[in-house]
Amino acid sequence: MKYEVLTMLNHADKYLSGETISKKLGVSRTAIWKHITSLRNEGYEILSVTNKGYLLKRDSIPLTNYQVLQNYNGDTKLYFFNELNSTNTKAKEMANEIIDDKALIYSRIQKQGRGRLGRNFHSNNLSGLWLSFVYKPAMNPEKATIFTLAASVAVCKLLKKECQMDARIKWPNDIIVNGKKLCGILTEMSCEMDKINYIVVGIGLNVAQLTFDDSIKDIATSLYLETEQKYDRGLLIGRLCYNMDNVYEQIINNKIPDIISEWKKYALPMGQKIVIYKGKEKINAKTITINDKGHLIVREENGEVNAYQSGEISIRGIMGYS
Ligand code: BT5
Repeated sequence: MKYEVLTMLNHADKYLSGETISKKLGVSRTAIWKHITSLRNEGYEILSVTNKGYLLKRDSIPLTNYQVLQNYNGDTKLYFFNELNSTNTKAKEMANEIIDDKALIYSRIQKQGRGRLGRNFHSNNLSGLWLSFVYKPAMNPEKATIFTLAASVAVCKLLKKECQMDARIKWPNDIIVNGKKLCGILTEMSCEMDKINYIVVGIGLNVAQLTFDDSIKDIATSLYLETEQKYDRGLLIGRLCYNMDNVYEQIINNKIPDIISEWKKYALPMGQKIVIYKGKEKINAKTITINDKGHLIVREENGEVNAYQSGEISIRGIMGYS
């Protein structure tokens, strides 16, 4: 019943009187008041004005499974947690038991978010989207790189549509706005020689942060810092699920070239000077393009042209952030 009250408030664009709600749901106004109090305890900010009724403040909507379901009714199975160490780690633990072809694990807080190559991803707060998609595609593990590229496209489309933001992709896994990192993607896989058991695509998107830890304050940004607007995280997750459904459909229908060409539209310009860190080796190079497997093609300072996979290197120098 509480969520029926919430649904009514969610669909209303002006104050709804207690009487209207109680008539529609067939319960007393006192019962409605109790549900409103309980929703407030969950974090929903609901204004109340005598003789007018109740109004849900949209810019303060907390992240709940209800909020995501209001914005997504596709076939990705959703698993919501209040707090996890890492949604990718949880996704990997759950992956074998998940029978669905597509699942999403997301958490309000992530205490030990992980980046690539053992790096830390700051997400021990309520201010972002911390989530991991799990897929079980019948395809060759060699093609798995496409998942990071596809997720980057899905995020850029989300940012364009919902936040009117021109975000760019820095190969392989960063989403950059105004030279700063807004979002990082971590794809992990369990596979055999010619079979993927499961693939986990982790996405960390900064939404409402006002400040960052000293170690990343010069390189990180959030939707709030860029637009001065607050966003409903449930809505963003719901819409992102649709975008991910679309790219997943493209992947399993062998439309990988379409993803690559979309990726190029959102990518930072090529022809940039970069430094490649490969283990202890440091290579000066210039980016050329990505190939049909999503590997980065570069011309190195000795003139050699080489292709690199995302797992083996780190790059610095694009857009002047390091
Ligand atoms: C990434 O790694 O950017 C991948 C991040 C993936 C995070 C998601 S959250 C949900 C899921 N569960 C997880 O445990 N992980 C995934 P990498 O390219 O290695 O970048 C890491 C670097 O980004 C750090 O060394 C910092 O410099 C910087 N960084 C850390 N936290 C950040 C943040 N919140 N925003 C922007 N930059 C950050």
